Amino acid sequence: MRIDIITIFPEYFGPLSVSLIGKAAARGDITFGVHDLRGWTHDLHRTVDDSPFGGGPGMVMKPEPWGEALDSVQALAGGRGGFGAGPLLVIPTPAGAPFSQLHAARYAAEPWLIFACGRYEGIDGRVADEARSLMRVEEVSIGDYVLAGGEPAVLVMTEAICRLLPGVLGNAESAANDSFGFGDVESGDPMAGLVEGPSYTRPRVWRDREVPPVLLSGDHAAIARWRRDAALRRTAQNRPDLVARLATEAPVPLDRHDLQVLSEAGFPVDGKDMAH
Ligand code: JB8
Repeated sequence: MRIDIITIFPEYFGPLSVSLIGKAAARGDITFGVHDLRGWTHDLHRTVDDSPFGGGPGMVMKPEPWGEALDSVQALAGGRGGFGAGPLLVIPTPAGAPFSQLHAARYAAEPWLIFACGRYEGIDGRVADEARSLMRVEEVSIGDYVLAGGEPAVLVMTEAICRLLPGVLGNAESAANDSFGFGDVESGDPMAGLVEGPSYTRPRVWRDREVPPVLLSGDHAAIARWRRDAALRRTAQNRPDLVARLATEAPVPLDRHDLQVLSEAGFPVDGKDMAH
């Protein structure tokens, strides 16, 4: 996979040479191109921003450097030739669609991604419009808060994407196992739609706290049941939005036992509505 990143802060992407992603890049399984937007300016001060038409606070990124940057980066990798459908351009913005595990999986299947990191109040709106006439473009947000620029969002998305690439994560099971949200409704995975419960390792007793004995029982059915209960409890505690969706969308319907667990976790359960 090839990932190009256009930014005014190339040094922000030092972390891409660390850890699992760094090793995958060193092996050549991922190729990163980090490009300084100011390389496509032509004035002495290498200006990338200007005041907004229509007034208002802050500055907007000028379209010309972005247009040249996207043209060059698209050409850098040999245009459409070597990469099938051409690149997918991903633009982080607080106004984007919520980035989820589904996006990560879809992006991980792309041969070539370009990320455009805005700063200030964002990039002149014509840049995305123009890019859409040349390539596929998606605007995404990593969460309902406002960053000072797209760079940290691109680091976050890159990690979520790259850990799904074959051979990048040490343990292929870990990536297959993280059935987060409702991504894999067809799988019948009993954990789909739930967040994961807690995990434990040695020592069996630590500061007088025991690991739940069922996990040492060797009874795989009992362990699976306990893990589903723990996941239900944590989902009820931290993600009431996901529990609400379980009632109608869960790949494995909630049974009476599930409803009992949710009820004991303090989640308001209406028997008629929850069991479908
Ligand atoms: C300027 O919060 B964010 C985000 C904020 C931004 C830009 C991009 C993304 C560009 N501010 O997702």
